[in-house]
Amino acid sequence: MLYQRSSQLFVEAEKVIPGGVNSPVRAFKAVGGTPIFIKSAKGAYLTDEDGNRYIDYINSWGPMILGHAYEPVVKAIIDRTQLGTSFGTPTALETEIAALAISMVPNIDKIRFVNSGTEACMSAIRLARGFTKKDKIIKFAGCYHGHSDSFLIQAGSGASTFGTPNSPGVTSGTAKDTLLACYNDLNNVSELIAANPNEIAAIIVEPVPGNMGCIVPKAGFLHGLRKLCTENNILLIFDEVMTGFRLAKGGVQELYNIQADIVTFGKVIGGGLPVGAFAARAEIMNHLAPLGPVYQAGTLSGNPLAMAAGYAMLKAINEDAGLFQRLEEKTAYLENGIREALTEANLDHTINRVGSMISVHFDAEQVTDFQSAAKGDNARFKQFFHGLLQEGIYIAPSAYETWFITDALTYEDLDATIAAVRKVAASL
Ligand code: KE4
Repeated sequence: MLYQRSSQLFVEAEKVIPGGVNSPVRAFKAVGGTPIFIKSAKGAYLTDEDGNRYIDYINSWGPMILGHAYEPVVKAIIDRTQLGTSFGTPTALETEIAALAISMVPNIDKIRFVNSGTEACMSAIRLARGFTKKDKIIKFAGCYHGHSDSFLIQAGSGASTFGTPNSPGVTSGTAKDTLLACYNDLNNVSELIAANPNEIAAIIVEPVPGNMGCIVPKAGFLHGLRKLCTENNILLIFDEVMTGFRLAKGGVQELYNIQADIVTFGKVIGGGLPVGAFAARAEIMNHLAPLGPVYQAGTLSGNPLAMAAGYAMLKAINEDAGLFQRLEEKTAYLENGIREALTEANLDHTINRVGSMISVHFDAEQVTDFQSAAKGDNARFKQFFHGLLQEGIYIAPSAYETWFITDALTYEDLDATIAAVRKVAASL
């Protein structure tokens, strides 16, 4: 693969955009090399500015579950554009997509649309604090809920249960209200609750994490969180920005038959346009302005174009009875093929998968939380990433990400991917 044009574009971009990108992970810092600039995409394929074609396993970090430039979404955006792009008023379409989302996802009565997953999670935390009148939250090391201050927190030093900022600009005042727990460790969560009696408003969790690679919830872990929250008057927030409308029509609540108190969405719900959302039973959502005292707002929230794209996407998912089974079968096929190829090459590895979320870790040990995810052989991952890129396979440029499978992938694509893994593995 030649990347001449991408390299030139990156030099230009770095002059006017910090790091040349509008989101850090795109800069390839975790894997080295120069990011490729994509010119177009269709179905399961990306084409870069040098004319190279790739089978895409990022799919815009999740939204393109039905493939790039999915016709019904494209048509919905074009048709809607003719009617004007934004009014700053209520529109009938917002009610239609809200009603559709509520019909697809269990345990939610009302939904508020925003413009990103970050905004959805940030707003969900404020709502939980306003509803419970308590200040602290528990999050899990390795789980990512966007870049608002309450979430950019790392484990406190030593035995301290309080977090400390993991980014300049986040104040210690903010950090003291965020407690860090270890995913898949219920005892740790119990200890934090006991150490902060009647102070915790919410536990926010990626129910199936995708930001430390894909992590499989241990049996009983999520239901254990539900029980602890119920017993301690804590709201359970499922951050389903990644899992929503991907692991099941109703997300993880449906997949594992568990009830969250607030659910956040992003990615798929916008069909590739900027949409986030948060939802809950009416008793909680009615605390939001203008009905209640918890303030939250947005100029482009519920934007007609974004709603049109999201509605077309959710409608297609809602009407495709075989979609999740196909995604399950395709991803299982890929998992088996990758496992065979890496085993043939005698490479220490473990593969985590839930539905169409899958990740490859170069470590013989099981990866069940952030600490074990961090033990992976990062140097080997870098070689694996670039080797696949050279073979026309585009996976996430970080060992701490999940591959996102699109239904647009054919079994020929999957076989080509497995063959590329076999070829690259042999060279590692
Ligand atoms: P956005 O603000 O990026 O739309 O959503 C934040 C977010 C919230 N919750 C979860 C579980 C998420 O995975 C994300 C964003 N995911 C990353 C990829 N792991 C987005 C990629 C990026 O930052 O560019």
